[in-house]
Amino acid sequence: MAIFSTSKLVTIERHFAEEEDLHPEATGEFSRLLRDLTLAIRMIARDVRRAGLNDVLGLTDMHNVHGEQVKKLDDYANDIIFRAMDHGGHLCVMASEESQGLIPIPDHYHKGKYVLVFDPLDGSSNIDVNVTIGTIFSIYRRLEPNATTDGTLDDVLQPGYKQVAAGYASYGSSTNLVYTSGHGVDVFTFDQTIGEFLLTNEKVRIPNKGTYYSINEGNYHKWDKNLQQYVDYLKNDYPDKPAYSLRYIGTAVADVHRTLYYGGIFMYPADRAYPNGKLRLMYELNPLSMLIEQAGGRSTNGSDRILDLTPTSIHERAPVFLGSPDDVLEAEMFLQGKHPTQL
Ligand code: AHM
Ligand code: MG
Repeated sequence: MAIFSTSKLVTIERHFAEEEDLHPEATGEFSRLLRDLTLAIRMIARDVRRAGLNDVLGLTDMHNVHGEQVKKLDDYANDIIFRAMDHGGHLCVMASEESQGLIPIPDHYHKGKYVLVFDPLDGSSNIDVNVTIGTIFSIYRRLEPNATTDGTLDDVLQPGYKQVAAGYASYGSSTNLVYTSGHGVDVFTFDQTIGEFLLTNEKVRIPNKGTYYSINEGNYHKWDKNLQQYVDYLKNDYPDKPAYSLRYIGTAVADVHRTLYYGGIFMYPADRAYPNGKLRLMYELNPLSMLIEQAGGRSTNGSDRILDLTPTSIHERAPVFLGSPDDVLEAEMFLQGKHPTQL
């Protein structure tokens, strides 16, 4: 598939403005929120590109040549998003994978009607070795739209189907921003020479079935038998199904990004070490699931739709099976012991 599949020359801000035009009642607040968030992503992308040069790789409690305290890149990304988003007047509260509790909007700033939930730098184990990492975000409306007080835990603990928008930035061979507000999935690529994200792939559709599976297979002996049987099935040739190839980067953003384009299945299941899986429902699974569904894919915990799960704590985890609809449905049959090869 050609990645550059649109002929329109559209910046991401223009795209946000066009989407806003679809809502005559819109005040512009949402577009301004997205503009601020895009600024944070551009700054994180810049620092990821320079990571080997400016001492942000894995170091803490040190000072760089300018006398500034050196932070690990994930802490740094967390700070950048906070500083870009705390004062715009659009948000009433934030939550981040890197912060233990809720992140309040400082007292002296206006509290808006949206909630931002984010993983500032996904794929921590890949930061120091120059492998793709990402930023993931979700936006919700606060429960009481006209309130001007601080957002609450209930404002944050909303099921994923209530997301107003979701997206991720993937810092790879180029920087992609993949975004949905419930009208399909659009992909933007950062052009460093003009400092803009340009629309490069409109309304992406995931293939119904793929040929790749993606899972940390080092955990095989910690899985339950049905999952082992599914992965064994994927690896074997059958008359109507050639063996799948394994791809696993260890950055959810990157593994999901490949799955979005090429199809197949990405899994982080429950295992003996992580009885609820490793990935976080609010910071990773809800936004990635919204994107996958908006592209025509499927995302479940093995039986229930991820977007229907109601979180009970902000750092809650859940198992995930997401990707091409036919592949995920087949995985679910195996997990429930109902696939013909198991009978
Ligand atoms: P992080 O948010 O601390 O980076 O952890 C989440 C990452 C995901 O990006 C990735 O899918 C997973 O951890 C990989 O875990 P593992 O090393 O167990 O395979
Ligand atoms: Mg993460």
